[in-house]
Amino acid sequence: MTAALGAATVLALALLCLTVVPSHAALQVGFYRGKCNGTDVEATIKSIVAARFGRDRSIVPALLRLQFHDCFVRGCDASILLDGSGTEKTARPNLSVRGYDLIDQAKAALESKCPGVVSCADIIVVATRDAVVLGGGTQYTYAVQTGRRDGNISVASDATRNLPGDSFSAPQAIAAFRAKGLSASDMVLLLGGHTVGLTHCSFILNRLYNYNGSGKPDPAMDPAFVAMLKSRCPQTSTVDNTVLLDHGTPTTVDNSYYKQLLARRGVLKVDQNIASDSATNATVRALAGGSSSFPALFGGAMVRMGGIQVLTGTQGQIRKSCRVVKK
Ligand code: HEM
Ligand SMILES: *[C@@H]1O[C@H](CO)[C@@H](O)[C@H](O)[C@H]1NC(C)=O
Ligand SMILES: *[C@@H]1O[C@H](CO)[C@@H](O)[C@H](O)[C@H]1NC(C)=O
Ligand SMILES: *[C@@H]1O[C@H](CO)[C@@H](O)[C@H](O)[C@H]1NC(C)=O
Ligand SMILES: *[C@@H]1O[C@H](CO)[C@@H](O)[C@H](O)[C@H]1NC(C)=O
Ligand SMILES: CC(=O)N[C@H]1CO[C@H](CO)[C@@H](O)[C@@H]1O
Repeated sequence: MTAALGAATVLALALLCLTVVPSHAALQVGFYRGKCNGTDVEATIKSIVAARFGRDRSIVPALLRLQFHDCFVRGCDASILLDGSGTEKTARPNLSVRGYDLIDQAKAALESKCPGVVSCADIIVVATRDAVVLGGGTQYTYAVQTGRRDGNISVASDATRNLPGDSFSAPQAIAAFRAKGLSASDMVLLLGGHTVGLTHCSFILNRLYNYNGSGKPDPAMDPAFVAMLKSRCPQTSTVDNTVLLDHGTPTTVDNSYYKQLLARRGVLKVDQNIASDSATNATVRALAGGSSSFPALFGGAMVRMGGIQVLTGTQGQIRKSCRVVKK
């Protein structure tokens, strides 16, 4: 496939999603304009994210994963933020979900200006957008919709049931995203979130040492890459080390992740699977080729993910602290 055709394919796929999956009607861009005593809500969140990014770029993967886990479990309702025994954040797939303190900081700043106005669910989405834009080098931005309200239910077993597995096949991943109203091309775009951040070795030990009970590495992984990952992830280590998810440009939000997949350097099994399956490989190839189209397309997919099962209007509540349901 030529680069031009690749870009055209991606564009066509993106336009298709725009028409097939409309964003949530009750959300709107700029919902908080004029609602916070003269304080610009989005600018307040942005300055907090920028300060954190200045000293810790890992806030980008932290927030990306936080939004994914929030939106896939009971919708984007900040249920992942609730503390307590048996809540979502205590579930096994929560490992490495971080960024709770930044959300708390933004919430406190906004509560001091206009109490009870800005939802925790919106703070997650706005802060994640700001982090993604900073992580991409501020060469583009995307507008997010706001107007979400916070849920008051958070159950660990919902997380276990709704979050896709690290070894999912491409068809399984497509089905998991379709169950949330997202298309196969959105799934491929959103897995591009793995352009930043880390995974623990425990998720890939079988790929490195005993793939599918074979006693050998996964043949889908480049042998030189296997050797490199083995040095970070010893088979018998008592410590669960971490490895980068994108070994091309590990801290930049760009299309390098897809290039790595084509070079058989996908880290999680699900990553490599989308490069080989006939339902997703054309999209992977097009994104790997068109370096300029990924950021904007990713922003669009993040907006659609931000529309999953949202509470709006008089549904739910606006929490006082993002960690506790308001009585
Ligand atoms: C089929 C879907 C997905 C699966 C199976 C999956 C699985 C995983 C796993 C196993 C990790 C490593 C966690 C750890 O070691 O603690 C991870 C990390 C990560 N995931 Fe995903 N993920 C998926 C989709 C997404 C999506 C849609 C996004 C965001 C748009 C995302 C963003 C991230 C980020 C940024 C990290 C790194 C976190 C960090 O460094 O703190 N993932 N994912
Ligand atoms: C605006 O600020 C005043 C004084 O701090 C406060 O009493 C009021 O609730 C605020 N209004 C809104 C909409 O938050
Ligand atoms: C795993 O091994 C089983 C039994 O040897 C085989 O039937 C199956 O196709 C293998 N699966 C993969 C994904 O390699
Ligand atoms: C996708 O995979 C199918 C089946 O393996 C193959 O025939 C096709 O050429 C691949 N397409 C691209 C763009 O890699
Ligand atoms: C949870 O929210 C629902 C409405 O969404 C409300 O009926 C219920 O009373 C709330 N429960 C608590 C404990 O706040
Ligand atoms: C932040 C948080 O609550 N992490 C929890 C994730 O889940 C494990 C159990 O699987 C808990 O031990 C962690 O405290």
